[in-house]
Amino acid sequence: MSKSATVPSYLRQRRVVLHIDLDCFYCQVEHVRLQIPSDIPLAVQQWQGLIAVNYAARKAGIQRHCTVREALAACPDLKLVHVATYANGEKEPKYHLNPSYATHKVSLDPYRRASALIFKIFQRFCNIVERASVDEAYMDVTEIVNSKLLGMFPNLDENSEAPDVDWANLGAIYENSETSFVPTDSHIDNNDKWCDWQLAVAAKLCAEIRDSIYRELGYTCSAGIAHNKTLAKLCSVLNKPNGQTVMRSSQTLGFMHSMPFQKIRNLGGKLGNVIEDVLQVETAGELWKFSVDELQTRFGRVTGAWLFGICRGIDSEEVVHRNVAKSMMAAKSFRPPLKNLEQIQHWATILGTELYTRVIDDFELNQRWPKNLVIHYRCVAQTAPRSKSCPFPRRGELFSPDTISTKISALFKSSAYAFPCVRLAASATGLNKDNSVGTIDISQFVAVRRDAGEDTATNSDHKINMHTHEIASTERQHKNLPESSLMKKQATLDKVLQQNCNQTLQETEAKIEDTRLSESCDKFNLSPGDIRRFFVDATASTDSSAPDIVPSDSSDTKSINEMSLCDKCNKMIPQDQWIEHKDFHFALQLQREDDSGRKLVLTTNNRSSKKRKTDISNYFKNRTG
Ligand code: TTP
Repeated sequence: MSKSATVPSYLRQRRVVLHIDLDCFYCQVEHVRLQIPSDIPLAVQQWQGLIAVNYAARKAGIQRHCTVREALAACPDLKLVHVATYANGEKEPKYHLNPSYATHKVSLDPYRRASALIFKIFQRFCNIVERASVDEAYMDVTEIVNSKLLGMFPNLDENSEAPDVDWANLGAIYENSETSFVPTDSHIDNNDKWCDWQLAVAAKLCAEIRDSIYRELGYTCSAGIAHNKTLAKLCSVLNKPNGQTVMRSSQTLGFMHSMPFQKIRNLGGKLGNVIEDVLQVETAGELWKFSVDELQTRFGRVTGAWLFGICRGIDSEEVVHRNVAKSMMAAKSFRPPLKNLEQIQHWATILGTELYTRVIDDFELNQRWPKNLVIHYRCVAQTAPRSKSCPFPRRGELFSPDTISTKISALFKSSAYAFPCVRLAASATGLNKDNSVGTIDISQFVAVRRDAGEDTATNSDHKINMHTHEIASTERQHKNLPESSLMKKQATLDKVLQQNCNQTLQETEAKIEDTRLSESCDKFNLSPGDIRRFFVDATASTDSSAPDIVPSDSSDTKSINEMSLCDKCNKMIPQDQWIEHKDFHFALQLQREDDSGRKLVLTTNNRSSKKRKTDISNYFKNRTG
C-alpha cells in the first residue's frame, strides 16, 4: 500500500496539478542551437511570417502574426531564424538561408526533438504526465506530494493542526487585491491549511522540474500550481517568462471573478460562443448570477453542473497520462498544384524522408514502431481529402527513406487520384511499443485502461457527484466571505436577469440564426457537409464526425502548425485548431453524458413567446440545412 494512503482522506481527494509551459518555445530552441543570449530579440520565421517571438522582441511590440517586413520595421536588430527545411533531393532538413516555398518543405523536427527531451524530464519526476501540446503538459503530483507531506509530518492525521506555510522561495502566490473576495485567516480552516501545504510542496517540486529543464537543456518555462487542471493552466501564464504561480483555494473566487470566461479550458471555442450568446456574459464572475438549476435547464444536466463549477474554478477532470503522440505526419500543400506523377514522386521522396527520420527518432527514444502507412491527398476536382493506407514496413525491412517514399508513390498511383493535386500528406499511424525490444512500459497499459474508462456513465455520474460535493463547499466559502455590497448587487442582478431572460434568449436566437454557415466554413476550412457532420453526428457512438482537417505547410502563418494527434478521433489536428477541436469532443462528450440522462437542450422563446426546446444537434442542423 502506498504511503499516501495514510494521509487524511480530504488530502487524498484533493488533486494537486502542475501545468508547465515552455516560454517562447521555438525561439528558445533556436537560442540554444545558435548560442545566442536570451536578451537578444529573436523571432522564428516560416516563409514571410513569424511563428514564434521571444520576450525581448515582444518588448519591441512584435507579435506572432507580424510579417517579417513589419517586424524589422519595429525592431531593425531583430535576429530572424527561418525554420529548417528539406530542399530538393536532401535527405535531412537544414537551416537554409533563403528557402523557397516552391522547392522546400518545412521541418519542425528540431522542436519535436527538443519536446521529446523535455517530456523525458517530466516523466522522470512524475508518472502521470498529460501532453497538452508540443511544449506544455499537465502533471498530477497528488501522490508524490502526499507522500512527501507524510515524510515531513509523520504523525499527520485528521486531528493534526497545520502550521503556517512559509511561502518564501516558492514562486508567486496569487493574491487578489479586491477585499470582497478574500477570506480573512479566520475563514480558512485547518483542512484548507493542509491543502495549502500540498500546494507548497508541489511548488517546490515544480521549481525542481523547471530547474532540471534549464540545467539540462537550457530552456526556461513557466508553471501554474493548483488543485485542478483549469486553475493550473490559467495561472501558469501569470508570471511568464520563467515564473511559477500558486493558486490557493482561498484565492480562487477572487481570481475567477474578472476572468474572461472564454479563456477557460474548453470554453475557448464553439461552446463558449454559444454560452456567451445565450447568457450574454463575458466574465466567469458574470456567470455566477445563474443558479445551477438554471444552467442545467438551459444547457443540460452535465453541462450545467460543469459550467456552474468551472466559472468558480471547480474542475474535476483527471490528468490522463499521455506523453507521446500516437501517430506522426509529414505534409505539403502545393501552390501551384502538382500536375503529374513525376512531381508526386518528387514530393513523395521528401515526405518519405521526413517520415523515416521521425519514425527512427521515435524508435530510439520510445522503442515504438508504427502499424500503418497512410497517405492523404486532395485533388482540385475532389470535394474532400482522400486517403489510402497499407501496413508500415517492418523494422527489419526499413533500411532507407526510399522504402517509405516508394510506398507513398505506389499508394497514390493505386488510388482514385486526379490532377491537379493541391496537397499530399503521409502518416505513420498506430505507434506502439515494439515488443521485440526490451521490456514494456507498464504505464502504457495503465493509460489505456484509464482511457477506456473515461466515458462511461458511471464515470459521468461520479463527476457530477464530485461536482456537487465541491459546489457545496464553494457555497460554504461564499457564505464565509465578508458580506459585500457586490454580493448583494449580484442577488439583485439575478432577479433582474430572470425577468429579462426571455428577451435575452429571443435576441440570441435571432443573432445565431443570422450567423451564416459560410462563416463557420471559412473559420474551419471545412465544407458545409463537414459542418453538418460535425453537429448532426454528435449523437453517434464514435467520434468519426470530427472535422477532417488536413495540415498544411502553406505560407499562411496560421496554418504553419505543429500537428497533434487527437486520441479521440485519431486525426491530426493543427495546433491553432486544437482548442476548437477539443471543444468539439468536449461538447460531444457532454452531450453523450446528457443523452444518458436527459437531452442537452436550449430552452428558447420564439417570437410569439411560445416555449420550445431545441436539441443542440438539431439546432445546428437547422442552421446548416
Ligand atoms: P505557444 O506555447 O502558444 O507560444 P510560445 O511558446 O511561443 O510563447 P509563450 O511563452 O507565450 O507560451 O506555442 C508553442 C510553439 O508552437 C511556438 O513557439 C511556435 C509554435 N506555434 C506555431 O507554429 N503556430 C501557432 O499558431 C502557435 C500558437 C504556436
